[in-house]
Amino acid sequence: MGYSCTTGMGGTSLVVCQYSSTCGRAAMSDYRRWYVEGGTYFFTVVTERRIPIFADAAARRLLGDVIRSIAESDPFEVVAIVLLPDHLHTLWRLPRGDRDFSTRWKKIKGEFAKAWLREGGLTAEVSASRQRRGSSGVWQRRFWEHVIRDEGDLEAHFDYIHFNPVKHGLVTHPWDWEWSTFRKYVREGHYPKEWGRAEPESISGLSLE
Ligand code: NI
Repeated sequence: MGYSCTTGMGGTSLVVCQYSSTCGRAAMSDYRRWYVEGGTYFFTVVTERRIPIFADAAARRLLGDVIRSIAESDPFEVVAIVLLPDHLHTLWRLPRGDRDFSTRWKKIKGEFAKAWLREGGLTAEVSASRQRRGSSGVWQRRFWEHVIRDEGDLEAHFDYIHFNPVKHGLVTHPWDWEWSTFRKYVREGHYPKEWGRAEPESISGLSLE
């Protein structure tokens, strides 16, 4: 069951929620459906020296293609994602019993970098010694990973992702940021369109880039 909300009360702009206790928040049942114990992960992946590779539409398209292609060969589900100019946050669900996100990320980062360099895309300058250690000037080697503990933790990271463009000052409202799964979840009734003008309570205290 999605979020249910109606607007308008005698011509005022009051928002009336069917479930007043969840007003402005998404339905918990969705998190129960998405959550897999030990198999749901949050990741933050950053570009080398924070160069704004993903300000370029060609880079965004290429990354989408690469993620879809790896998800076909090594199955996983992207539950949520946001792409910012110099980093991304995403939530994945892996098949039961499979915890090997490292190989998947290695392939995604490697294939993206290879194709991006071939296209002559923007990269960070890297020293010869770092090149020898495998840096291509596209991605930071390390990435942040977090195993989602329960449905509440999933909700916090899900909201964190969708609020992120506002947190970084890129837009004033999540709806205005095209490169995330926010609009999809509005269409599916998970979020009201107006969600996220102010930092949601669910993510207070979370600082993950
Ligand atoms: Ni961020």
